[in-house]
Amino acid sequence: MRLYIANKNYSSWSLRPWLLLRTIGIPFDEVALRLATHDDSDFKRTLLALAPTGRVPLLIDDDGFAVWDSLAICEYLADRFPTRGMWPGDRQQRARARSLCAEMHSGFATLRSVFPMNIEASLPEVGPRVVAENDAARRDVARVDSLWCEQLDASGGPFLFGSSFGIADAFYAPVASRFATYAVPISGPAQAYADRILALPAMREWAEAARAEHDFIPDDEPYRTRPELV
Ligand SMILES: N[C@@H](CCC(=O)N[C@@H](CS)C(=O)NCC(=O)O)C(=O)O
Repeated sequence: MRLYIANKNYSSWSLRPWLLLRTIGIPFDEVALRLATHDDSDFKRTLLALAPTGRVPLLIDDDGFAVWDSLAICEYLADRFPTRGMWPGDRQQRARARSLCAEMHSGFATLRSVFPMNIEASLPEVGPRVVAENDAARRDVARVDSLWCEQLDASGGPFLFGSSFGIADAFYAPVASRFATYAVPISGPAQAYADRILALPAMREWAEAARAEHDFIPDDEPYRTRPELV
């Protein structure tokens, strides 16, 4: 399998299936492309030759079959490797995990725009100020905090649905990184969960590679100002 991803510093959608595969221990080849939104870039040319969206993440299976969009990729992986516990075994817990992933996938617009993933940055003054001044940001942060805490209480942790890392954890992993970059104030149990995710070997591997990129994308590039693009 080949997984196409973009800059590790910025590409939160790429991180989700990458972290899932790495943490669960499924081998894959990684193809990293420099993030670009214009059609005559390597990024677009390469991706559009493989799938219609021209976006990452993109998974190409061994037989050449293409799966695009982070959520569809994770679903495909869960189908292809059904014994690896990517979704909870219990039907209702599985539905709850899917709800949380869908909530992340289609929501949290303010959180994504005010706290873009930027692993190499350290901006601890930003989080407390934004949360104090911006009601929508404060609501998004509070929702993530409470959903993490409720799930950890219900499952007993250490991951959202119990003892094994799954798709729901992968979906919220970039949020843990954003909270760290901007020192977003969250509750003790939520912070402990975020720290646990950031300490995963695969998460550290991704962060180390992100910090080694030194490929800083100007703030006025479309994908730095349009949160839906990263
Ligand atoms: N909903 C998609 C979002 C994918 C996405 O926006 N990827 C960004 C990089 S993280 C991208 O390819 N941006 C380039 C573009 O939109 O032209 C997913 O979940 O995979």
